[in-house]
Amino acid sequence: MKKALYTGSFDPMTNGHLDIITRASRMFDELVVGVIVNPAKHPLFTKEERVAMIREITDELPNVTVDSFEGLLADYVNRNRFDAVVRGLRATTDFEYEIQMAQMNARLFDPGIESVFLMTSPEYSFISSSMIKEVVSLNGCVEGLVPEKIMDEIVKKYVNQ
Ligand code: COD
Repeated sequence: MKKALYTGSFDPMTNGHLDIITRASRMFDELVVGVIVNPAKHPLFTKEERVAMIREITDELPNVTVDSFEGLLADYVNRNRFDAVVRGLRATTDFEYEIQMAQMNARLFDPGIESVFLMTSPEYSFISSSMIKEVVSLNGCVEGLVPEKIMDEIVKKYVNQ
């Protein structure tokens, strides 16, 4: 049984994230989507909102579960005995950040735990959570870029602000 973690801020989840989840769920027996809580950051969505939205989005993927955690990624990964940590790669800018993080994590992970990178699908390569937030905040349309199930919730966030 191989168990992997796909981790990130997911503030909010996009179709780029969902594509990585769907593909990774076919590669591992169990995939946990881990929402990172960084007390120094001020996300648009609370931890509870992000976890609930991701559960709704992934409810048709039977081997995918959702969790959240604070602190050092490697501590969570070692404690829960994951085999791999999945990350997505869009552009060279992602690569520079990801290689640094993977190499640091390689020192911190228990032996045998790997970082695994999936290339973005071309149709999602330009999507980021921050760009989605900017477009929605300026009343732009993000149809096809975020999961249909959470579209209303994203729009409502700005209407209620
Ligand atoms: N297509 C494909 N992949 C995508 C897309 C897309 N359109 N958009 C994003 N992704 C990938 C990202 O490259 C990333 O791999 C993943 O999806 C999650 O993305 P985000 O933006 O939601 O999350 P990040 O990159 O902000 O998460 C960074 C962490 C919070 C995971 C990182 O900072 C961390 O591990 N923090 C914990 C503290 C720690 O352990 N620090 C030491 C690290 S060495």
